[in-house]
Amino acid sequence: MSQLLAGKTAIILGVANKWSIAYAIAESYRREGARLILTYQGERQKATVEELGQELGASLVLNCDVTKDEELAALVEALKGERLDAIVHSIAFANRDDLSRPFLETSKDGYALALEVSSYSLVSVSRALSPLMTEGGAIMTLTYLGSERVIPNYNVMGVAKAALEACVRYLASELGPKGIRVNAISAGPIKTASARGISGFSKILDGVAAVSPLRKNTETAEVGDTAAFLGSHLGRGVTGNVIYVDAGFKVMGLPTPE
Ligand code: NAD
Ligand code: IMJ
Repeated sequence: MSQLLAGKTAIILGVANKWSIAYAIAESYRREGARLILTYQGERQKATVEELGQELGASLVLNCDVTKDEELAALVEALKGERLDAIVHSIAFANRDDLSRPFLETSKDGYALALEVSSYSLVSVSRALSPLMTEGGAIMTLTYLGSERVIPNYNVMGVAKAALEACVRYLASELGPKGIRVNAISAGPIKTASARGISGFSKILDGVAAVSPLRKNTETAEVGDTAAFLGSHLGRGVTGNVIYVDAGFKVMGLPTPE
């Protein structure tokens, strides 16, 4: 069968381990014939992500903490001469305390940190890397329903995701004339490292599986395949949007277990 992403090169930011959504996206991209470039967040992750990159047949595995301008500049330098066709941004962070205390208690520093890592980084990464998309391309990021509805404890991350989705629309408007599409994938809850330790997460998973139209939880592979669609010729008419890969959970007005 023909591959959706043959001849394309994708850079994927946000693989931490094999449970990462970004890892499943890399697997889908690889299956569809893309050349892969992965980045990791600092020395602590280097060995793990290099090993995962090897399993995935990645061409390059590079360092980039998105909060460090010099590391983003070094990434651009390391990619000199490359053409990029897809950029996958799968990065978020907030202080753990801000995901359990009342939202009212969010400090100025905690707010700024969450927005810097989880929203602004899409802008800085797009500015740095979109010039390498010389034949057009697709930029995509990961978001969550907590951007538009109140989800207990999501707190400042909900604000960051609301900003992220607004960034998607403004970036789509500015980069569209260059043939670059920008979208977000809103995934249902998935037990990754970013979900571990969130109190009541297993209950949330069970609740979603009980009431969502597809009566299941979201699998990372489903997110990976939607990302592949967006990165491919098949996604050419879609930009500035949020695509829900959530077993349909969002459409339910009165989620009722049977
Ligand atoms: P994950 O912990 O595997 O991935 C988060 C990634 O962000 C890690 O690779 C981490 O290294 C990276 N990161 C954090 N700060 C960074 C920095 N300063 N520089 C570079 N990288 C940095 O968890 P995940 O669930 O795969 O999360 C990926 C994305 O998916 C996030 O944006 C998250 O908000 C979103 N998302 C997750 C879920 C879920 O339930 N797991 C649902 C919807 C959306
Ligand atoms: C996170 C917190 C509270 C509720 C949550 C989540 N629900 C879901 C998540 C219901 C699905 C996971 N999610 C969508 C995220 O975006 C997580 C982001 C995140 C997680 C952590 C945990 C560890 C830490 N900082 C974090 N920063 C961001 O120290």
